[in-house]
Amino acid sequence: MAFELPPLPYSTSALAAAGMCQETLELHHGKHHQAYVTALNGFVEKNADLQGKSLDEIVKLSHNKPDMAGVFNNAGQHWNHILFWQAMSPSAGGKIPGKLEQKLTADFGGVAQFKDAFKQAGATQFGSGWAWLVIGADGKLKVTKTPNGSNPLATGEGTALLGCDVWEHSYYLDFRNRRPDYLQNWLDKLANYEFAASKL
Ligand code: MN3
Repeated sequence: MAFELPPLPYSTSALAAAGMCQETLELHHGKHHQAYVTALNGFVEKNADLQGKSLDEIVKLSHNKPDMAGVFNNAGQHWNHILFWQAMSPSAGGKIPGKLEQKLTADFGGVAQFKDAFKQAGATQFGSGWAWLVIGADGKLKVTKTPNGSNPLATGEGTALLGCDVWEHSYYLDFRNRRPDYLQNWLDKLANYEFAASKL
């Protein structure tokens, strides 16, 4: 069974009013994410050890293996983008459900402190990568960042509640070089906190 590009959970124009234009979504989902899926399927086709494995299994087994860097990059990016599309919503509007807000306050000191930490993580990820809100094995929320195609599943840092793509292809049409502005807008207008809360 080949891996497939999942459809977006909204139209390509649905996030435009919240700061992610149709062209960004068409290219990011239809070209970038599709390319990771196509490349991953190419690796699986040539490697019997990968056949029949789930995406999670492939991400974990290829992590930190120099001879499997291509597999990891593409499997990781497939996993990351599946989460990323779900982690945004046209109707999100920055509303944070009560149980998540209480948890953010308990673990970061407040919603503003959480957003600052997330923005800082994304802005300081040198080059391409991701910022994450995860819940660790200790039950505490934390913010992390990973380079390139890596993610909290691979690093074992916890369960990802939100993931924000800070590769330039994610924001350059809408925010040019202003990655911190993209992150602030993402947290205030695009992030799907209902989805995050559902994973608590
Ligand atoms: Mn991307």
